[in-house]
Amino acid sequence: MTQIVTVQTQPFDGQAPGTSGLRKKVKVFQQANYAENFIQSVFDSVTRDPGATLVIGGDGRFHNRTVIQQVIRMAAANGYGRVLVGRGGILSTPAASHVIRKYTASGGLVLSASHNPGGPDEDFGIKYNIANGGPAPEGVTTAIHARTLEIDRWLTVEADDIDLDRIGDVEVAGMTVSVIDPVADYADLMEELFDFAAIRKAVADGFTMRFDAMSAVTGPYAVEILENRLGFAKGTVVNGTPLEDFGGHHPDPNLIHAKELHDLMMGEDAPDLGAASDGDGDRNLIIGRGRFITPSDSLAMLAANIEIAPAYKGRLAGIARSMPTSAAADRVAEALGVPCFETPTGWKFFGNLLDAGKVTICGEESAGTGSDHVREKDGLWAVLLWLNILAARQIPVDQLAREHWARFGRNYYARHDYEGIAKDGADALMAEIKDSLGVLKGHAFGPLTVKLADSFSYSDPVDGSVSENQGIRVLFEDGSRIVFRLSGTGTQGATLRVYLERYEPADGRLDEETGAMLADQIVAAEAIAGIVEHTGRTAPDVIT
Ligand code: VG1
Ligand code: CO
Repeated sequence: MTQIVTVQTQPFDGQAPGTSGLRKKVKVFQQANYAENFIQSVFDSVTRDPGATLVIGGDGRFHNRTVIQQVIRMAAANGYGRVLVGRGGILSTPAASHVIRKYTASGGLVLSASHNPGGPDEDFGIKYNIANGGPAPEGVTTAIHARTLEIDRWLTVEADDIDLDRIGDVEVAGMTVSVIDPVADYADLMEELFDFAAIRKAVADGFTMRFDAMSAVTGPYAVEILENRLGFAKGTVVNGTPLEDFGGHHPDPNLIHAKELHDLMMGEDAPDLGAASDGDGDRNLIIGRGRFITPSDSLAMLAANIEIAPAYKGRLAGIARSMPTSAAADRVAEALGVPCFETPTGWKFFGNLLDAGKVTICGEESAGTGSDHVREKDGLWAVLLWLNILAARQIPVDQLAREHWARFGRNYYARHDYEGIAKDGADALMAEIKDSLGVLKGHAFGPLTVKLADSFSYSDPVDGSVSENQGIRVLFEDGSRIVFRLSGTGTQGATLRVYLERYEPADGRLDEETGAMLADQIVAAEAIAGIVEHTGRTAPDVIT
């Protein structure tokens, strides 16, 4: 009989339900009982049958292996029958989602802090995904959080660490641990979805790309799929080895942290496509030769062309986007005669829509795009869909974008982030805008007149659950928009996000510089929110 060890502990505040599980500094996770308390709170809260299967994977960051060994022992003590873990402790977030689904696991723990930096003084995180492969919905995260406030013991077994680098089955206190190839199942799925033959032919005909894995989890996936299966030249994938500290960089695929890629794509020697993914592989950056594609535009362009890919032929049921994401996708949905859903920020809100077959593709302005093939956003999937479309249409990215705007119009878009600001100031800023919502309507800010201002509330069309306070929207008469929101994923102070958008119709000004086009909205945002006064900052830290 397995000896279960009960360790006494104290309750702690395992973070209010945010957008992506528990995210803290590594030093916090290293405190006695901390990670264990959270993991036990998950095991105490989630439903599963006795002997259920649990998937464990991570993005390879510092502290990953330590927590994986803790989870394995605790899973054995908590009655799981089997654990599936990626070799080396590696599983990208979308690959973990696929493995949960494919092996009908009851859920999975994904160890990552996404695009946040890694290392002994940087960030770590744990998120729980449910049996459909998607992030735990609010009901589940609320229950987990409530449990962290009450927990008084956690359960483990006495067992040695397992060898995470050897594929195969081992037994830990009566539970089977299967170390699996982290790449194979995922790569096979991609091959089922897309026309690999067409992409291989384009590559043979001279199509080139660079994929920057940012020393994070997608390296092994990208090498296998792009270089081994699709025939791109060796070296197409750069920074392809996952490092515990991501080489000291932020594995965040935006124009700041992937600047080298951006510079290459704007220069003389640019390949046909430049792409990158984040720490845990769920985000994507797409840049054509001389043309950056905003994530909101990428969603719209992919949706407009998705039926080119074999697995999506004739089955675009609907599109979903997070509220702050631009309305570019809405225009596509309208033209194609399919519904478009507007959800709060965070992938968990797409889960029900995907499960119910109401939407086929979804996306967020924060560089997340995905479909019903898994229940997470999927960086490499987005890159492969772009490749499939470009191979079929045989036009450069820039031309595809121009043709898209000439048909649907263009949504100029930018996000301004004020990072690590004082929480009090951030809360006061949001509270003051909320208080003024009533008087904003009809008010003019320069040439912009407010048509509607509200605090976004979402009612899930599938289960009827309501999520309030999901950001403040200010819509103007001319169709432009400002959204104010506080981040739910930061690990220091607060982060204010200001999302700016302006629509130009198909016969409007389609070839302008984004910053200039949004100048009036930027001025209005300051007038509405008093950003300088509340944050002490005169300019955003990051513009994406
Ligand atoms: C951010 C993004 C959001 C995304 C979330 C998780 O959240 O804005 O769109 O879903 O990160 O992405 P927030 O609350 O900081 O704005 V990831 O790549 O960390 O799983
Ligand atoms: Co991520």
